[in-house]
Amino acid sequence: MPLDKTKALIALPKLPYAEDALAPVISAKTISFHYGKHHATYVKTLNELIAGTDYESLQLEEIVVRAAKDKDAAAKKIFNNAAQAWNHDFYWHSMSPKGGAPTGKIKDALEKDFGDLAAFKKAFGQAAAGQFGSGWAWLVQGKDGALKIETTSNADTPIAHGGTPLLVADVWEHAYYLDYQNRRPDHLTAWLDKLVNWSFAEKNLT
Ligand code: MN3
Repeated sequence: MPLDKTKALIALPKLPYAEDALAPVISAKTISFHYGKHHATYVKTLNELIAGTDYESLQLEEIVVRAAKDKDAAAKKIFNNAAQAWNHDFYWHSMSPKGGAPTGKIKDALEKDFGDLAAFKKAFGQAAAGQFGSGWAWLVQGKDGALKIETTSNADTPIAHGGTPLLVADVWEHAYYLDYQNRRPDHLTAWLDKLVNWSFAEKNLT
């Protein structure tokens, strides 16, 4: 049977809130481009790349992990688009219009590994602002259970390396340029103060 090119193999997930829900830190205009153009294009391109390949029967996370191990040029393209599709869905869920202060287990874990929330925000903000070029800043849980901050370049993602991400900030310019232009640190300060979805981070604790 010929492949039905109209059927998307990997779907674009719904945004967990309205496009204007994160304003004024992230405007509806930014979300409309970021979700509606950037994220949607990664998903569309991924579907084109995996059609008719061994990847087409896999879940998104499996595509990321397998393509990361495969070193040929076609797999690299699949990795970039699959990882960007996965990272963006994780990013939308890392934010909430009701962001604020952590409570419960995630608060305890942050205090254990960073001292207090202010120290965490400072360390995360510095790492994210210092990521050279495009990439992502992550709060991850190490195999020893401890929380750590990591940055990745371009599409790279902790799940390709067996990591357990709890939270991510997108530091590609498309994430903040319409609202903050070159002021990535100001965007991150507002992001950390107003938008972090701590209950999502807590849910991701193992
Ligand atoms: Mn992005």
